[in-house]
Amino acid sequence: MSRLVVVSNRVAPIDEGKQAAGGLAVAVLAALKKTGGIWFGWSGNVVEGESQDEPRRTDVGRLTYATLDLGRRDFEEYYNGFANQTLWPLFHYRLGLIEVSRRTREGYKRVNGYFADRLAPLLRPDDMVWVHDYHLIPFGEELRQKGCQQRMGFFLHTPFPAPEVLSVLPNHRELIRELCAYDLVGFHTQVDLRCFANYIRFETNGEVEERADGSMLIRAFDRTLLARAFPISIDTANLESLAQTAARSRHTERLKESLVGRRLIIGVDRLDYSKGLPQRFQAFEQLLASYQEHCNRVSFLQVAPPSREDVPEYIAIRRELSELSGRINGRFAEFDWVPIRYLNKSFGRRVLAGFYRTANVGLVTPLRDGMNLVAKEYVACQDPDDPGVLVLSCFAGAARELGEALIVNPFDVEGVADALQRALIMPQGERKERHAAMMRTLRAHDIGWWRESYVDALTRAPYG
Ligand code: ADQ
Repeated sequence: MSRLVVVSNRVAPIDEGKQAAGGLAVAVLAALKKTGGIWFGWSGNVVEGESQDEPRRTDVGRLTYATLDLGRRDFEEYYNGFANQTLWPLFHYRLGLIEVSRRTREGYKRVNGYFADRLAPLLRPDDMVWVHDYHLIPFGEELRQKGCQQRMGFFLHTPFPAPEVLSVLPNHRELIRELCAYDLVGFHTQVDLRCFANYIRFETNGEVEERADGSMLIRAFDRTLLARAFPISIDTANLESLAQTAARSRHTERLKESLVGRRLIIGVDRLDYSKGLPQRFQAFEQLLASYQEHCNRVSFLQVAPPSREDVPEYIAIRRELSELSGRINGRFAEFDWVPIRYLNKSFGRRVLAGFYRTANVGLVTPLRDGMNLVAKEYVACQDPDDPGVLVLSCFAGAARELGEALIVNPFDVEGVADALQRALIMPQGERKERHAAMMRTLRAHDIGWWRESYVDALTRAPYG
C-alpha cells in the first residue's frame, strides 16, 4: 500500500487525546494511520526573522509529523495576506473585502515553494500526496518543478467561485494552471465543480469530459486531471453516541437549568464574516418583533470564538456583533431574561454535543460556506424521538445534501425569522421525519466515506 503524505496549512495538534477535535484532523489521522505516512505543514508558530529551515519531525508509530515555523514576513504575506485577505474573501464572493497586491501574491508563491522544497526530500517514489485548501494551491506545481512525479491530489475546503468572480483576481489563469498540476482536484459540491469546469471551458482552451458518475476529466495547460465532488462529512456514529452521554453531562444540566423551561436556538461558528452572523442576529430580532409570543420564551445562544485576529475585517466583524447583540438585548431583555447569549469562546466536542442536543433549533446561516460541518453535527446530536429543527442557508454546501432542513436565504432577514417561527412550532411527527431522512444521508456519507472515496480516487491516478 502506498504511503500517504498529507499537506495542510496547519498540522493538527500532535496531542491527539486533547484537541484533535476538528473533523478534518480526525479524518486525516485515520487515513494516515492506515497507510502510514507524513503530515506536513505549518506548526502555527511565528518566529522573528526567516522561516524555519528544516522541518521539526515527530514520529508517532508509522506516522511522522513534519512542521515548520513561519517567519513574520512569510506569515504576513502568505497567510494573513494572500490566503486570508485575497483568496478567502474572493472564494466567498466578498469582492468588497479583497486586497490585491503583488507583494502578497509573491509571498504566497514563495512560501508554497519553500514548503515544497522542504517536503521534496522526504518523499518516496510511490507516495501519494494529498494537499488541502486554498493556502496551498501552487504547492503541487512547485513539487512538480522539482521533479516530483508522485500522484498528487488537492482538496478545496472553501467554495469555488463562478468564473466571473474569479476573474477579479489578477493572474487568475496562473492560479488555475497551478491547480491543474494535480492529478485529482476535489470540491465539496457539484456546484463548485461546475464553476471550475466552466472556468476551464470559457477562460482556457481546455476541454471538459463529463463522466457518468458526475466527475469531470479535465484537459488543460498540457495536463489531464480528474475533478470531482467529495462532500466532506462528520463522524456520524461517534457524534450520535457522544451526544447521548453528553445529554446527561454537568454542562448540559447547567444550560438546561439556566433556561428555566425556555426554548433554545443555537448557532456555533468561527467568528468569520462568511458566517452571516449580523444577519442572523437581525433575524432573531425580527422573530421577537413579529412573533411576540416568543419574548421571554426563547433564548438564542451564539458561540463564536474569534479567528484570524490579525486581519482587520475580523476585528471589524467582532465589534459589529458586540454592538448588535448589545442593542438587541437592550431592546428586548427582561430583568430575568437575556434574549441573545453571545459567547466569544470555544467548547470541547462533548460539551458542544450536549448543547446541540438541548437546542430546539440549529441556526446555520452562512452567506457562503464550502460545506459547514456544524449543520451536520447539529443533526447527528439530536434525540431521534424528539429532534430539533435545522434552519440552513441555501449557500452552505451542506444544503445540497440536507434538503430536509428548513432551507433559507440568509440575506432575507424576514424569511429567516419566518423559518425560525416554523421551526419553533413544528409538530413532533414532522421533526422526526425530517431528522430521520437527514440521518440516513449522514450515516451513508460520513467522514470515513469521504476519506476513502478521495484516497481511492487518488490511488487510480494518473488520469492522463
Ligand atoms: P470552517 O469555516 O471552520 O471550515 P465548519 O465546517 O463549520 O467551518 O467547521 C468548523 C468546525 O469547528 C466544526 O467541527 C465545529 O464543531 C468546530 N467549532 C466551531 N465553533 C466552535 C466552538 N465555538 N467551539 C468548538 N468547536 C467549534 C472550513 C470551511 C467549511 C468546511 C470545513 C471542512 O469554511 O465550509 O465545511 O472547512 O471542509
